[in-house]
Parts: sequence; C-alpha cells; structure tokens
Amino acid sequence: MLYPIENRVREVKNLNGIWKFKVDADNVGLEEKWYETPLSDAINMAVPASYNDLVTEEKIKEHVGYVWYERNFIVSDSWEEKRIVLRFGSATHHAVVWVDGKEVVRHKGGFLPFEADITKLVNNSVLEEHRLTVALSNVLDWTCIPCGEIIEKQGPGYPEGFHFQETYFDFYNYSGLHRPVKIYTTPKQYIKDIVIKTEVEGLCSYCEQQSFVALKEYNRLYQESDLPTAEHATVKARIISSDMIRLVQVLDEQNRIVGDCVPVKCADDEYHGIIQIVNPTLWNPGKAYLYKLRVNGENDTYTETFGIRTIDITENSFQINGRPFYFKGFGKHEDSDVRGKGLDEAFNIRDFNLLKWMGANSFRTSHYPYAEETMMLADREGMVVIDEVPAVGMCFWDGKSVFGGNRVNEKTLEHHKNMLRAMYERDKNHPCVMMWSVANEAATHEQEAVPYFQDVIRTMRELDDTRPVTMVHTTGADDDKISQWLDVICVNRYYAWYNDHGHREVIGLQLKNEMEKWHRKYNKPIILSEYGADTIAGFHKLPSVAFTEEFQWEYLQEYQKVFDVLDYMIGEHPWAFADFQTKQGLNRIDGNKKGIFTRNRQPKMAAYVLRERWKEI
Ligand code: BDP
Repeated sequence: MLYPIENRVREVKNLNGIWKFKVDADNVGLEEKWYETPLSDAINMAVPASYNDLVTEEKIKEHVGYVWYERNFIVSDSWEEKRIVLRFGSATHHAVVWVDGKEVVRHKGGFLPFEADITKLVNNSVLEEHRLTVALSNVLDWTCIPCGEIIEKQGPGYPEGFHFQETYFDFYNYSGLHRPVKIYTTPKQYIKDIVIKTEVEGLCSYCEQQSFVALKEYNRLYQESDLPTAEHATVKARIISSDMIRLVQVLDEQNRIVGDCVPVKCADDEYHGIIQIVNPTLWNPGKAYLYKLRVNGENDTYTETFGIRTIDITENSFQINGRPFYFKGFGKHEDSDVRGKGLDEAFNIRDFNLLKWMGANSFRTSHYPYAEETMMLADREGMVVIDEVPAVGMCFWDGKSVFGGNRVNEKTLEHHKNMLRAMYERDKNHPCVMMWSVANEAATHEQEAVPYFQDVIRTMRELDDTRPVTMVHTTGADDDKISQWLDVICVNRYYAWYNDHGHREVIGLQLKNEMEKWHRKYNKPIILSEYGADTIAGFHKLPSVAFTEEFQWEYLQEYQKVFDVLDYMIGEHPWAFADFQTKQGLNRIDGNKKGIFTRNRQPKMAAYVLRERWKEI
C-alpha cells in the first residue's frame, strides 16, 4: 500500500486536529444509527492520540466497546476530475467509517493502515461540507490479534453487569485514532502499488574471521572509508497501475538520474522494469543512503524511496552487505504520557536521538507495527528494524492451553495472516526492515501451535522472499516446536527477575545453559530480544537491591558477560527502551519500569553504562 504523497498530480489533505468524540456507554450507537446525523453531546478529542489519558473520567478511560469520532471536511472543486481516497494510518482496534451517513469501509486490526475510495460519494456533491463518522471498538477477543477476552463476573461480591477487557499482554490497551487521518487524490487512472527488489553484485569482500570476537574488533576499526561497496546493483520494480506506465527512473540523493527504463506491460495493470546501477551506494546501518524510484505514467506519477542492501545468514552470523551485524538496541513501545499510543513526531525524534546517543543500531517494533512515519525515520537514520506483527497475548503461564482449546481458532489464524499481508504491503520497500517477527511469546510448546505457525511462517515467506523470518520466544529450547522453520531465534529471558528474584548470581549459568541448548538444537544465530529489571528512577542502594538503578545495571552486566563469549549470539535488546504504561497489576506500579529511559525519555543510570559498552562494539 502506497503512502499518500503530494506531487504535481496528487494532493494530500490532513484531517488531524480536533474531532468530536462520544463514548457509546451502552454500545447502542450502531443500532441507533448514530452515523445518520451529527453526533449529539460530543466532547472535543485530539487526533492522532489515544483518548484514554486525555480524559479525566475513569468511565471513559476504561470504557469497553465503541467510541465515536466525527469531523467535517471539504472537497475542493479542483478535485472534480480526481480519484479521492480517505486513509487512516491506524484505528485501534476495529473501525466502521461513514461519509455523510454512508458506510465506506470496515476494518479489523489496530496497527495498520486502511483506506476507502470516496470519489463517487463526494465528487459532484451538492454538499458544502461532508461529515466523516468513525465508530471505533477496543474490544479484543480470540478472533483477533492481539488476543484478549471480555471477563464478566457475577455473584454477591460483584456489582450488576461487572465486566472488563482482559488482555494477556503487558501494555495498556490504548485506543483511538492513533495515526494521521488523510484524504488524498490521484488521477482517475493511477499507480496502485510499487514493489522494489534489489540485487547486488561485486560486493567488496570481508574475509576476517566472522566470529563475535572478530566482529567486536572489526567494529572498533570500522571507519567510514571501510563502508562496504558494490560494483553493480539491479533494481527490479513491479508496478501495479491502471495508468499506462511510460518510464521508470532511479534518482540518487542529489536527485541525479542514475538509471532508467521503459517498463514492460506483463499483465492487466502490471508492469515490470529492471534498472542497472553502476557503483551503487549501499544502505548501511548507521549510514543510510536512499534512492528514489520515480514512476512516470501517462496521467499519474509516484516517487518511492528505497535502499540497496543485502542480508545473509549463517549459523552464527547475520550479515548486512556482507559484513556481520550485531544487533544493539531495544524492544520499544509506542507509548508516552498523555497521548498514549498517538503518533508524536517530537517523541520520535527524541527516541532516535537517544538511540544514536546510546550507540544502538536497531530496535524491534514490539509488539505491533509502528507508524509509517517511524519507519521512514528509521530508513533515513540507518536504524535496523525487526518488524513485528501484533501477535501477542498467545500464551498462558499457568498451563492452560491457547492453541489446543477454544481460544486461538481458525478466525485468529485468518486474521493473523491478514495482518502479515497488511504489514508486508505497507513496509515492503523500507530498507530499514531487516527481518519480520511473526509473533511475540506464543505457546510454541503446544502441539496445536505447530500447524498454526507453519501456516503463518509459510505465509510470511510467500509474501517476501528477500527477508528472514523470526519469532520471539518465551518457551524454552527443550519444549519449543517451531524454530526449525525460522531463520533467527529470538529469546526473551528474565533470569533473576521473575524466577530467583534478585539473585543476579544465577544469570550467567542459566543464560549460558539455555542459549547452548537453543544452538545445539537448531544451529541458528540467536538474539536475546528481551531481558531486564523494573527500575524506579531515582531509587539507589549500596549494595543494590531489586528496583534500584544500581541493580538494573548490575543485572544487565551479568547477561553481557555471556553474550561476549558465545559466538552465535548476534544481538542484545534489553527490555525496554523506556518505561511504559500497562494495565494495573500487582507487579506494575503505574506501568512497566524496565525502561533504560524514563517514560519522559530521560536516562536511568544503566543508560550510561550500556552506552559505554555499545560505543565500543
Ligand atoms: C515479556 C513481554 C513484554 C513484557 C515483559 C515484562 O514480551 O511485553 O513487558 O515480558 O514482563 O514477557 O516486562
């Protein structure tokens, strides 16, 4: 799915700002057809943002079910000959959308974009203004990802109708129009999609021994003049278009045309073009280089950004452009004070500046695809991304089955695969995306999880044959039944936190033991994709105890000792980048405090020490 852009034939109108908002307290709005007339008794609401932390009433914040958004928009007379599309960056989690009371689209899934062609409705209309209404539901059940269920309790101890949304993941179930809402135009004959794949020949060789120890040394000496180069790149563009495509050009960062071709029409609405580039500049971690592919049709034109880089995997290395890459970075969240999961470009810039200050080179979009604007920033900053689909909450730790009972079902699988498709469609051309993660902490020890994830992984590979596939595990190596189908193994571990709480002395032994088991069983590279300790900023104690800043650093250090001796460990992502909001829980004091930064993006003590380490490797 192409991102809305402006050029000489396309326009974009931003619908961000203040919308009308109403809670559907009794969830009767659909039945009563609230979309037919302007919302009554509405309050003001900001878009993009989660509504939960903007209001003061707990009833609204914790409402389970529908809320309604509404605003008016204007269509310019100059759009008369255009195709007009309404686009939501995301709507968390499920939405029904009307324009002037007519339904234009329904969407299930809270973290990916969707759109509706509204040309017929708004062109040549007598209306001065159009009314846009959205009914948005935050209900999670076992047919969607993330998974959840509504719990109802009755009995003498509970008030009448007592119920709440249960979730089996560790972040607050923020809801709202979290990402930009836009209207954009295209010519009537238009470019629908562009898929760019690149191949590289003559990559400069790197012949040092590719072990972690060598890698550390290599990175120390890694100078800009050492950046990998290639002799030649082939750019393959597949263009889906109802407009006749005349020319495809590749432009470099100075907007110089470095290659072009007249694409061949291969099928109805489909064109293929191949462009050769001599001595391409590669997209490297920390040193991005972005080319533009300009598609010129008879009526439409679209410019897509891309990068040229290679990915290879051996049994103990992940290589980008032929050089071993060691993942240093974090699992993150889209989360901040007041705006919740709403896109905030200022926070994004701060986060990227902090990542670079730390010497980090990567992050995982735990536990859902982040905003497109974040992916674009990662492209530009040379930040490597593990892109994760919102498959989280698929494991119980008390022995109850998730895949074998009446929980995860065929509808879940279908939705999971739809979300993989939507994630791929949205993110396929981003050079920053180096690996897909198809789930976080699913019950991969269950026999019934096997056919489920075989299907999921096969779907991901059918969509994309250029990127590796991983999945993030909580299950132990002995019990895991899935990783033979993955390229890289990601493991989350909390030794000395959830088990043997406070005993840092067990970490080294337990971690090494477990990592060896994974490697012996699968012979694949491993990333420790989460490990961490809740830490209250400003708590200090000598000697340290759990929850103090000293403990967090000492805790991380025990893990690092193991990373430094195991060759097949190809990365460390401590949990988490910053403190974040969760539901209420006995071990959550106003949220998860495992951040290396506070929720307001200020460093805890561990940040300085981790920084020193990462600057060195
Ligand atoms: C892991 C989850 C992550 C949690 C973390 C924790 O992947 O979402 O926030 O543990 O407990 O299980 O802090």
